[in-house]
Amino acid sequence: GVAMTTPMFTYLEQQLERRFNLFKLWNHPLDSHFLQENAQSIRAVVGCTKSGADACLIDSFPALEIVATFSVGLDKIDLPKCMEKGIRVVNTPDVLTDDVADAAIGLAMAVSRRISESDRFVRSGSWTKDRFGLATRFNGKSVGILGLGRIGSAIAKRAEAFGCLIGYSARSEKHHSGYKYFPSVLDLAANSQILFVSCALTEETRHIVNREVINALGPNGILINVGRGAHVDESELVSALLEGRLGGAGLDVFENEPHVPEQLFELGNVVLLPHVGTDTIETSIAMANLVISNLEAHFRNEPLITPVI
Ligand code: 8YV
Repeated sequence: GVAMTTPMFTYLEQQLERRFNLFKLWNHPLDSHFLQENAQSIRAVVGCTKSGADACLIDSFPALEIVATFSVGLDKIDLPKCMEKGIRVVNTPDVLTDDVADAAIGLAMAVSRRISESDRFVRSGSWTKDRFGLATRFNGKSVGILGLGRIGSAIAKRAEAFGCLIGYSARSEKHHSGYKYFPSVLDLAANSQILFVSCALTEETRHIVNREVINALGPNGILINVGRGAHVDESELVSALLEGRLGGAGLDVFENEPHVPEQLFELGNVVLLPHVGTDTIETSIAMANLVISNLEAHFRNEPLITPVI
Protein backbone atom coordinates (compact mmCIF):
# COMPACT_ATOMS: atom_id res chain seq x y z
CA GLY A 1 0.00 0.00 0.00
CA VAL A 2 0.96 3.61 -0.69
CA ALA A 3 -0.35 6.53 1.37
CA MET A 4 -0.70 10.01 -0.12
CA THR A 5 -0.73 12.83 2.43
CA THR A 6 -2.81 15.44 0.59
CA PRO A 7 -4.23 16.03 -2.90
CA MET A 8 -1.35 17.27 -5.08
CA PHE A 9 -1.97 16.36 -8.71
CA THR A 10 -4.87 14.29 -10.09
CA TYR A 11 -2.71 12.54 -12.67
CA LEU A 12 -0.35 11.33 -9.91
CA GLU A 13 -3.29 10.09 -7.85
CA GLN A 14 -4.71 8.19 -10.83
CA GLN A 15 -1.39 6.64 -11.76
CA LEU A 16 -0.73 5.58 -8.16
CA GLU A 17 -4.21 4.11 -7.93
CA ARG A 18 -3.59 2.00 -11.04
CA ARG A 19 -0.44 0.48 -9.57
CA PHE A 20 -0.88 0.34 -5.81
CA ASN A 21 -3.41 0.09 -3.07
CA LEU A 22 -3.69 3.85 -2.54
CA PHE A 23 -4.68 5.39 0.79
CA LYS A 24 -5.71 9.02 0.46
CA LEU A 25 -4.94 10.17 3.98
CA TRP A 26 -7.07 13.31 3.67
CA ASN A 27 -10.12 11.02 3.56
CA HIS A 28 -9.15 9.18 6.74
CA PRO A 29 -8.57 10.53 10.21
CA LEU A 30 -5.28 8.93 11.32
CA ASP A 31 -7.00 7.42 14.33
CA SER A 32 -6.34 4.12 16.05
CA HIS A 33 -9.09 2.41 14.06
CA PHE A 34 -7.57 3.37 10.69
CA LEU A 35 -4.06 2.55 11.85
CA GLN A 36 -5.04 -0.80 13.31
CA GLU A 37 -6.70 -1.78 10.03
CA ASN A 38 -4.11 -0.45 7.58
CA ALA A 39 -0.81 0.70 9.12
CA GLN A 40 0.91 -2.66 8.57
CA SER A 41 0.20 -2.57 4.84
CA ILE A 42 1.44 0.96 4.18
CA ARG A 43 4.99 0.66 2.86
CA ALA A 44 5.30 4.02 1.09
CA VAL A 45 4.25 7.61 1.73
CA VAL A 46 3.90 10.20 -1.02
CA GLY A 47 4.02 13.76 0.32
CA CYS A 48 4.65 17.26 -0.96
CA THR A 49 5.45 20.74 0.28
CA LYS A 50 1.94 21.23 1.66
CA SER A 51 2.02 18.04 3.68
CA GLY A 52 5.20 16.03 4.03
CA ALA A 53 6.33 13.32 6.39
CA ASP A 54 7.00 14.45 9.94
CA ALA A 55 8.11 12.24 12.81
CA CYS A 56 4.53 11.58 13.90
CA LEU A 57 3.42 10.39 10.45
CA ILE A 58 6.55 8.26 10.04
CA ASP A 59 6.00 6.62 13.43
CA SER A 60 2.38 5.90 12.55
CA PHE A 61 3.41 3.44 9.85
CA PRO A 62 5.71 0.74 11.27
CA ALA A 63 6.03 -0.98 7.88
CA LEU A 64 7.14 2.20 6.11
CA GLU A 65 10.06 1.64 3.72
CA ILE A 66 10.15 4.74 1.54
CA VAL A 67 9.03 8.37 1.50
CA ALA A 68 8.63 10.02 -1.91
CA THR A 69 8.10 13.76 -2.10
CA PHE A 70 6.43 15.44 -5.06
CA SER A 71 9.00 18.26 -4.80
CA VAL A 72 12.70 18.86 -4.93
CA GLY A 73 12.59 20.56 -1.52
CA LEU A 74 13.08 18.23 1.44
CA ASP A 75 12.17 20.63 4.21
CA LYS A 76 8.86 18.89 4.99
CA ILE A 77 10.48 15.51 5.59
CA ASP A 78 12.04 14.49 8.86
CA LEU A 79 15.27 13.22 7.31
CA PRO A 80 17.07 12.30 10.57
CA LYS A 81 14.04 10.20 11.53
CA CYS A 82 14.09 8.43 8.15
CA MET A 83 17.84 7.79 8.50
CA GLU A 84 17.40 6.39 11.98
CA LYS A 85 14.65 4.02 10.82
CA GLY A 86 16.35 3.04 7.56
CA ILE A 87 13.55 4.56 5.48
CA ARG A 88 14.53 5.56 1.95
CA VAL A 89 13.71 9.05 0.66
CA VAL A 90 13.29 10.21 -2.94
CA ASN A 91 12.46 13.64 -4.42
CA THR A 92 11.95 15.13 -7.89
CA PRO A 93 15.09 17.09 -8.85
CA ASP A 94 16.16 18.11 -12.38
CA VAL A 95 12.79 17.77 -14.13
CA LEU A 96 11.56 21.01 -12.53
CA THR A 97 14.76 23.07 -12.70
CA ASP A 98 14.07 24.95 -15.93
CA ASP A 99 10.51 25.88 -15.03
CA VAL A 100 11.50 27.25 -11.62
CA ALA A 101 14.30 29.26 -13.25
CA ASP A 102 11.82 30.58 -15.84
CA ALA A 103 9.47 31.59 -13.03
CA ALA A 104 12.32 33.39 -11.24
CA ILE A 105 13.27 35.36 -14.35
CA GLY A 106 9.59 36.04 -15.02
CA LEU A 107 9.25 37.49 -11.52
CA ALA A 108 12.37 39.63 -11.94
CA MET A 109 11.04 40.91 -15.23
CA ALA A 110 7.56 41.48 -13.81
CA VAL A 111 8.92 43.54 -10.92
CA SER A 112 11.55 45.55 -12.81
CA ARG A 113 9.39 46.24 -15.88
CA ARG A 114 6.24 46.60 -13.73
CA ILE A 115 4.35 44.09 -15.87
CA SER A 116 1.65 43.07 -13.38
CA GLU A 117 1.19 46.66 -12.30
CA SER A 118 0.82 47.93 -15.87
CA ASP A 119 -1.66 45.15 -16.65
CA ARG A 120 -3.78 46.35 -13.71
CA PHE A 121 -3.42 49.90 -15.05
CA VAL A 122 -4.93 48.92 -18.41
CA ARG A 123 -7.71 46.76 -16.93
CA SER A 124 -8.81 49.44 -14.50
CA GLY A 125 -9.29 51.91 -17.36
CA SER A 126 -6.56 54.22 -16.03
CA TRP A 127 -4.79 54.41 -19.40
CA THR A 128 -7.46 56.70 -20.83
CA LYS A 129 -6.84 59.21 -18.03
CA ASP A 130 -3.20 58.86 -17.12
CA ARG A 131 0.30 57.88 -18.23
CA PHE A 132 1.79 54.77 -16.70
CA GLY A 133 5.30 56.07 -16.05
CA LEU A 134 8.67 54.43 -16.26
CA ALA A 135 10.01 51.08 -15.14
CA THR A 136 13.57 49.85 -14.53
CA ARG A 137 15.61 47.85 -17.01
CA PHE A 138 16.25 44.17 -16.24
CA ASN A 139 19.02 43.48 -18.76
CA GLY A 140 22.53 44.28 -17.62
CA LYS A 141 21.71 44.32 -13.91
CA SER A 142 24.03 42.92 -11.26
CA VAL A 143 22.40 39.73 -10.14
CA GLY A 144 23.10 37.87 -6.92
CA ILE A 145 22.11 34.25 -6.50
CA LEU A 146 21.76 32.62 -3.12
CA GLY A 147 22.51 28.96 -3.68
CA LEU A 148 24.19 28.00 -6.94
CA GLY A 149 22.69 24.51 -7.15
CA ARG A 150 20.63 23.15 -10.00
CA ILE A 151 18.02 25.92 -9.89
CA GLY A 152 20.46 28.72 -9.06
CA SER A 153 22.68 27.71 -11.98
CA ALA A 154 19.69 27.68 -14.34
CA ILE A 155 18.75 31.20 -13.17
CA ALA A 156 22.38 32.33 -13.67
CA LYS A 157 22.46 30.93 -17.19
CA ARG A 158 19.27 32.80 -18.10
CA ALA A 159 20.41 36.04 -16.46
CA GLU A 160 23.71 35.79 -18.35
CA ALA A 161 21.77 35.77 -21.60
CA PHE A 162 20.22 39.08 -20.49
CA GLY A 163 23.69 40.55 -20.07
CA CYS A 164 23.56 40.48 -16.28
CA LEU A 165 26.68 40.31 -14.13
CA ILE A 166 26.41 37.25 -11.90
CA GLY A 167 27.53 36.82 -8.32
CA TYR A 168 26.54 34.10 -5.87
CA SER A 169 26.74 32.89 -2.33
CA ALA A 170 26.86 29.22 -1.43
CA ARG A 171 28.35 26.97 1.22
CA SER A 172 31.43 26.58 -0.95
CA GLU A 173 32.91 28.25 -4.00
CA LYS A 174 32.04 26.61 -7.35
CA HIS A 175 35.33 27.22 -9.11
CA HIS A 176 34.14 26.22 -12.55
CA SER A 177 31.06 28.40 -12.60
CA GLY A 178 32.86 31.51 -13.84
CA TYR A 179 30.67 33.65 -11.55
CA LYS A 180 31.92 35.82 -8.71
CA TYR A 181 31.76 34.10 -5.33
CA PHE A 182 30.77 36.04 -2.22
CA PRO A 183 31.37 34.07 1.00
CA SER A 184 29.13 36.56 2.80
CA VAL A 185 25.45 36.93 1.91
CA LEU A 186 25.63 40.54 3.12
CA ASP A 187 28.41 41.32 0.62
CA LEU A 188 26.48 39.57 -2.12
CA ALA A 189 23.38 41.69 -1.39
CA ALA A 190 25.44 44.90 -1.23
CA ASN A 191 26.87 44.11 -4.67
CA SER A 192 23.57 43.06 -6.28
CA GLN A 193 20.68 44.97 -7.80
CA ILE A 194 18.55 41.85 -7.95
CA LEU A 195 18.91 39.05 -5.40
CA PHE A 196 17.49 35.61 -6.20
CA VAL A 197 16.86 33.08 -3.43
CA SER A 198 17.19 29.54 -4.78
CA CYS A 199 18.83 27.49 -2.04
CA ALA A 200 17.46 24.63 0.02
CA LEU A 201 15.75 25.48 3.30
CA THR A 202 17.82 24.19 6.21
CA GLU A 203 18.54 25.42 9.71
CA GLU A 204 21.49 27.40 8.23
CA THR A 205 19.41 29.12 5.55
CA ARG A 206 16.30 29.95 7.61
CA HIS A 207 15.91 33.76 7.57
CA ILE A 208 19.14 34.06 5.61
CA VAL A 209 17.56 37.16 4.07
CA ASN A 210 17.27 39.21 7.27
CA ARG A 211 17.01 42.93 7.98
CA GLU A 212 20.71 43.58 7.27
CA VAL A 213 20.64 41.72 3.94
CA ILE A 214 17.49 43.58 2.90
CA ASN A 215 19.06 46.91 3.82
CA ALA A 216 22.22 45.98 1.89
CA LEU A 217 20.12 45.25 -1.21
CA GLY A 218 18.70 48.70 -0.66
CA PRO A 219 15.97 51.06 -1.88
CA ASN A 220 16.62 50.27 -5.56
CA GLY A 221 17.19 46.56 -5.03
CA ILE A 222 14.80 43.77 -5.93
CA LEU A 223 14.39 40.49 -4.03
CA ILE A 224 13.14 37.41 -5.88
CA ASN A 225 12.25 34.33 -3.82
CA VAL A 226 11.57 30.99 -5.49
CA GLY A 227 13.03 29.00 -2.58
CA ARG A 228 10.96 28.85 0.59
CA GLY A 229 9.14 31.59 2.45
CA ALA A 230 11.22 30.91 5.56
CA HIS A 231 14.43 31.90 3.75
CA VAL A 232 13.25 35.47 4.26
CA ASP A 233 12.34 37.18 7.50
CA GLU A 234 8.91 38.07 6.16
CA SER A 235 7.96 40.74 8.68
CA GLU A 236 11.30 42.48 8.01
CA LEU A 237 10.59 42.24 4.29
CA VAL A 238 7.14 43.77 4.72
CA SER A 239 8.44 46.69 6.80
CA ALA A 240 11.35 47.32 4.39
CA LEU A 241 8.90 47.48 1.47
CA LEU A 242 6.47 49.71 3.39
CA GLU A 243 9.30 52.04 4.44
CA GLY A 244 10.92 52.15 0.98
CA ARG A 245 14.15 50.52 2.21
CA LEU A 246 13.77 47.87 -0.52
CA GLY A 247 12.90 48.63 -4.14
CA GLY A 248 10.64 45.70 -4.88
CA ALA A 249 10.03 41.98 -4.50
CA GLY A 250 8.83 39.05 -6.57
CA LEU A 251 7.67 36.22 -4.34
CA ASP A 252 6.50 32.71 -5.21
CA VAL A 253 6.77 31.47 -1.62
CA PHE A 254 5.73 32.72 1.81
CA GLU A 255 6.35 31.83 5.43
CA ASN A 256 2.78 30.74 6.15
CA GLU A 257 1.29 29.60 2.83
CA PRO A 258 -1.39 30.10 1.66
CA HIS A 259 -1.48 33.15 3.92
CA VAL A 260 0.28 36.23 2.56
CA PRO A 261 0.80 39.42 4.60
CA GLU A 262 -2.07 41.65 3.48
CA GLN A 263 0.07 44.80 3.64
CA LEU A 264 1.73 43.53 0.46
CA PHE A 265 -1.57 43.61 -1.45
CA GLU A 266 -1.47 47.41 -1.62
CA LEU A 267 2.07 47.64 -3.01
CA GLY A 268 2.64 48.10 -6.74
CA ASN A 269 6.33 47.14 -6.59
CA VAL A 270 5.59 43.62 -5.42
CA VAL A 271 4.53 40.62 -7.51
CA LEU A 272 2.92 37.75 -5.62
CA LEU A 273 2.55 34.21 -6.95
CA PRO A 274 0.75 31.30 -5.22
CA HIS A 275 3.77 28.91 -5.14
CA VAL A 276 3.52 27.96 -8.81
CA GLY A 277 7.21 27.81 -9.74
CA THR A 278 6.97 24.19 -10.88
CA ASP A 279 3.34 24.24 -11.90
CA THR A 280 3.42 23.66 -15.63
CA ILE A 281 1.66 20.65 -17.07
CA GLU A 282 4.95 19.37 -18.49
CA THR A 283 6.88 19.57 -15.24
CA SER A 284 4.02 18.29 -13.11
CA ILE A 285 3.73 15.16 -15.26
CA ALA A 286 7.49 14.66 -15.22
CA MET A 287 7.53 15.01 -11.41
CA ALA A 288 4.65 12.55 -11.05
CA ASN A 289 6.34 10.05 -13.36
CA LEU A 290 9.54 10.35 -11.34
CA VAL A 291 7.67 9.66 -8.09
CA ILE A 292 6.11 6.57 -9.68
CA SER A 293 9.29 5.21 -11.24
CA ASN A 294 11.12 5.64 -7.94
CA LEU A 295 8.41 3.68 -6.11
CA GLU A 296 8.38 0.99 -8.77
CA ALA A 297 12.16 0.69 -8.63
CA HIS A 298 11.99 0.39 -4.85
CA PHE A 299 9.35 -2.34 -4.88
CA ARG A 300 11.31 -4.25 -7.55
CA ASN A 301 14.48 -3.98 -5.45
CA GLU A 302 16.16 -1.96 -8.16
CA PRO A 303 18.33 1.13 -7.59
CA LEU A 304 16.29 4.27 -6.87
CA ILE A 305 16.36 6.91 -9.61
CA THR A 306 16.64 10.04 -7.47
CA PRO A 307 17.57 8.87 -3.98
CA VAL A 308 18.14 11.38 -1.19
CA ILE A 309 18.94 8.71 1.38
C1 8YV B 1 5.94 22.22 -5.03
C2 8YV B 1 8.34 22.86 -4.72
O1 8YV B 1 6.30 21.38 -4.01
O2 8YV B 1 9.70 21.19 -5.65
C3 8YV B 1 9.52 21.94 -4.71
O3 8YV B 1 10.30 21.96 -3.74
O4 8YV B 1 8.27 23.74 -3.93
C4 8YV B 1 7.23 22.64 -5.73
O5 8YV B 1 7.57 21.70 -6.64
C5 8YV B 1 5.02 21.46 -5.93
O6 8YV B 1 4.36 22.35 -6.74
C6 8YV B 1 4.01 20.65 -5.14
O7 8YV B 1 3.33 21.45 -4.22
